[in-house]
Amino acid sequence: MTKNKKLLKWVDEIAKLCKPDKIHWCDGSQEENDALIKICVENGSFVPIPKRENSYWVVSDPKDVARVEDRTFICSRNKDDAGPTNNWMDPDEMKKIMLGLYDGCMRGRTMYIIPYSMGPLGSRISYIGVEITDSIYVVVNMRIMTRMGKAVLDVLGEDGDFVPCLHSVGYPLVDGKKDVHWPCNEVKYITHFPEERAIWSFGSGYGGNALLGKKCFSLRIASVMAHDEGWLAEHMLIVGVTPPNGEKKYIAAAFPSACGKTNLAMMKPSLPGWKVETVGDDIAWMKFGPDGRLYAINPEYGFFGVAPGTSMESNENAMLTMTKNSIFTNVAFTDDGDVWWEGMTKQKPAHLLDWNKNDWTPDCGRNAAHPNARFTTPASQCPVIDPDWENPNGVPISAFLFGGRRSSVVPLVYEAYDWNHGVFMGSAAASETTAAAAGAVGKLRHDPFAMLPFCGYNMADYFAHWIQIGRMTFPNKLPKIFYVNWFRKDENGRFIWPGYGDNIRVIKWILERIDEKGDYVETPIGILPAKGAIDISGLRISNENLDKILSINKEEWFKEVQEMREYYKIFGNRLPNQLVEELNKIEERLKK
Ligand code: SAT
Ligand code: MN
Repeated sequence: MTKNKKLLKWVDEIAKLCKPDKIHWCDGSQEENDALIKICVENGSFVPIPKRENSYWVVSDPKDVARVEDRTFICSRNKDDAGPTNNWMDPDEMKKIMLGLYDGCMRGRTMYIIPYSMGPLGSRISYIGVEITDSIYVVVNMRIMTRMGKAVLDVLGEDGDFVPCLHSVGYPLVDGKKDVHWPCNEVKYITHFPEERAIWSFGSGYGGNALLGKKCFSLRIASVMAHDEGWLAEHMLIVGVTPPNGEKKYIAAAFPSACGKTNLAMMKPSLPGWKVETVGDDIAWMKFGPDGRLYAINPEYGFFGVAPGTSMESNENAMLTMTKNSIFTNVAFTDDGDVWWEGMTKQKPAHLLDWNKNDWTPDCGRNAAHPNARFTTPASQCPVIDPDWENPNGVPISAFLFGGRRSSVVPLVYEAYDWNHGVFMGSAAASETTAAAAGAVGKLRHDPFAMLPFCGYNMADYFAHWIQIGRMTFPNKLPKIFYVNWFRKDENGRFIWPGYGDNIRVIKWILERIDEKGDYVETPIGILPAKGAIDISGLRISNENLDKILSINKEEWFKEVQEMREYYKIFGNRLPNQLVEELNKIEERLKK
């Protein structure tokens, strides 16, 4: 399969450690995929979905349903290099524990070797990883989510470098133990060795815990590479927006998991004559081009989106993407052979098999799908995929958006006065928690740049890296920075802003601002749209409500500033001074 020395040596080492029955090098072919799926259908872990061609229903162990942030570690040599927002353990100590867990962990199973490229093969922005896993579910998901197989080994050649990613579900078939439909282990470790650029994951088969090209490589390890090499690896969607005048611009936006990145990435604009096209829905890798602008690629090849809430109304393009060649995890199954989840249709089906394969009826008091149920689907099937989504040179980015779920305080949209103010805004991002991570839902937590669970090094150094990026080119070549919040609620707990396709109205103002047009007012926290600057033609929203989400309350913002000062304390003296200066400036402006 390969003559790559590093790869052959590593595979040999891991085989000796994990002791699988067999080793399978994935070539990525259709035949291979069919054969693997056949095994899973025969053992009952995959159920074909009659209504969707080549698509399968999978349910996980009820205890393995989301990323486990408290079991996720950054094992840098120095604790300070992981920083106050990451779990840390000494790499030698961690390896000792995990080598013990990995010893013989693949007994009775096949070890799969998955060579994959994050980004178009051979692009100067792309990198190669190799995942070793004992999970067929991981192999077939990685085939959708990455460019995977023989072509990657060809690019790797004899001496090419890659990020080694070791994964085991931690369920060896020994002493007559039978396999289960979703093998996993009570003990879970999702571990990163940033200096070595290596990933070790044990015990979980779900999403970002197991599909190691996604959060582990493309964000945690890549953020370290980006810091060292002068580029950006970000938790951002990428879209191309074309106004009626045809002047297309690309925007990248960072929101925490399950805050609508996939919906914004595939939006059907409610304003006539506008077009939105998708480059990516979760991750952006950006390097400077020869013209001094930042160019972005989507390192992924598919979408791993949250199913509940996705419907023909909320995200028609996502629904049309997943009509075939898709995997559905932890959704419900209908009597007529399709999948279903909360919010997919207004009328609930009269009977379903729920995500635990139990009978479900609308009055049973349980969710039919898990709130973090997911679809895995090829990006190429998206009806609005951008013509340049696989351009190896990437697409030029004109604006960055930061945001999160804030039911109060934060206005619909505001613009940074300059780059460092924008970096401050990214650092100040906070959001009410969702089901994408194990733990409480709806609690406000700081989530700087939507990178809290995904930054592979000290977050204060990450802030400094962003400030540094601003010095690497001419100011007028840098993307403009905005903060958005679609999630303001009224006193009755109802969303004020309609969101979804109507978010184009906010993007319209953002595009105008990129061209130094668009009416605005300067406020202490940043530049807000002037009265009438947001196009609300055809929208039903009261003036009172519109005023509420397009203004700031000084008292609330004084508190916000105090809270931010308190939060910054966790970073100690590694916090870049520029950010404290921005905070001071806001406070001064609020006092005026
Ligand atoms: O499970 S994933 O990490 O891939 C999804 C998410 O949390 O965004
Ligand atoms: Mn994400």
